[in-house]
Amino acid sequence: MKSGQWSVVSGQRTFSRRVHAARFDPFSRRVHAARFDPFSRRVHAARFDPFSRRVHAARGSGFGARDSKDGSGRVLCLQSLIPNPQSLILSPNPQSLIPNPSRSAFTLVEMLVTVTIIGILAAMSFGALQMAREAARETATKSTIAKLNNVVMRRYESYATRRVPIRIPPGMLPRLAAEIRLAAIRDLMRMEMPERYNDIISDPTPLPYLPIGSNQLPEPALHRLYRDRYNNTPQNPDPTKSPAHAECLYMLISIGSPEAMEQFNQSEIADTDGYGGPEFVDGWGKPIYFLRWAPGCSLYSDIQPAEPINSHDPFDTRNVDSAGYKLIPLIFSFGRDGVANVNVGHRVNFFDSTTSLAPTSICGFGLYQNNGAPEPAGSTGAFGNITNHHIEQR
Ligand SMILES: [Ca+2]
Ligand SMILES: [Ca+2]
Repeated sequence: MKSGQWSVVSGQRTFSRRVHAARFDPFSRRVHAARFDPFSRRVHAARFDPFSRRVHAARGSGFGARDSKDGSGRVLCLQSLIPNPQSLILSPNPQSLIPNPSRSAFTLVEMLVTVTIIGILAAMSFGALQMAREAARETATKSTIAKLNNVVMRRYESYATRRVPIRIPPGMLPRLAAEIRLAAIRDLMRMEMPERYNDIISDPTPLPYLPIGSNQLPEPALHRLYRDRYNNTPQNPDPTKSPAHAECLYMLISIGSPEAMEQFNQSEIADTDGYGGPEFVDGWGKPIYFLRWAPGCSLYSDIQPAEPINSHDPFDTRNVDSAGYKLIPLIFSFGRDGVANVNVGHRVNFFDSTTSLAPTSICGFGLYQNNGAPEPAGSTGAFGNITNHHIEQR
C-alpha cells in the first residue's frame, strides 16, 4: 500500500465488513479507528496521531478488525489487515470514513444506575405529589368551613336582637325577668341551631319562675321543620357510627338557610354513613362536625377565651349569669389524621351552678389524643383539626 492512500475505510471494511469505527474528527483532526472490546463485544475507537500522522489502534498493533471466520460471528481483536500498517495515513476525505460504531445497548451497570435514578426521582415526585394532594385537601376543607362559618355566625348573631315570645308576668323582679329571657334565648338557640338529634326531638324546655302552662316557648317553626326532616330520615341503628353532629349542621344550613346551599358543590356534601341524612364533608370525605356551644374548646380556640368578665356571654345583657362567657359555634374537620380528638359527649361545667340557669342544656366538649388519653395543650391531635376557631382558617 502506498503512502497517500488510506485504507482504513475501504480495506478493512472490505475484508471484515465489521469494522465500523473509523471516523475522522474535523476538530481534533484525528481518525478514530477500531478497537474491539471483548466485554462489550463492540468495536471502539483507535486514534490518529497527528505527529506520526498514523492511526494507532487502541490495542495490539493492527488497525482493523475482521471476522474471526470461525462462524462465531465475533470480531477478532485488531489484526492487521494490511502488510504494512505504517503506510496508513489520514484520509484527505474524511466524509468517506465510516462512522464510529453506535452503541445499541446499555451495560448492566448503566441500566442499574438509570433504574436507581429513575426510582429516586419517582419517589421524590410521589412524595411531592402526596404533599400537594394533602395541601389541596386542607385548602378545600378550610374553604368549606369558612362558608359554613359565615352562615352559622349570621344566625348566631341574630339572637342578640331576637325577640323572645314569652310573657313575663307583671311585677316580676327585673333580674328574674332577665334570667327568664336569657334561658329562653338559649333554648331558642338550642332548638333552631341543633347540634344533636336530642335538640330536635325535645320539646321546648321549661323556663324558670313561670307558672306551668306558660313556662315554655312555643315551638319555633324552624324546629318543627327539623323535626319533620328527622322523622322522615332513617337513622343509623348504630349511634356510634352516626355523624349526627354533622347531619344536624346540614339540616341547620339546608333548612334554616336554604339560600346558602348554592355556595356548596356536590363534592362538599355526602351521606357518609348511608342512612339518608347528608353531611357536609371535608377534603378527605369525612363529615364536618358542629357544636353550637363548645366550652371545652377554649383550650385551643383563638376566638373563645373562657373569661366570664372579659368575654362575657353576649346574650346575657343584664349579667345575670356570672359564669357565662361567650360561646362561639364550633365547626370542625378531623384534619389530616382523620381522628376527631374531640369528645363531644363529655359534660363540662360551664354555667354558674348557683343560678337557676344551671340546668340549661350544655354540650360538653373534651379533647383527647389519638391513643384516647386526654390531650395536653400544644399537642397535635385536636390541634391538627381544622376549625373556624382558628383565625387563619376562617
Ligand atoms: Ca348521614
Ligand atoms: Ca385530628
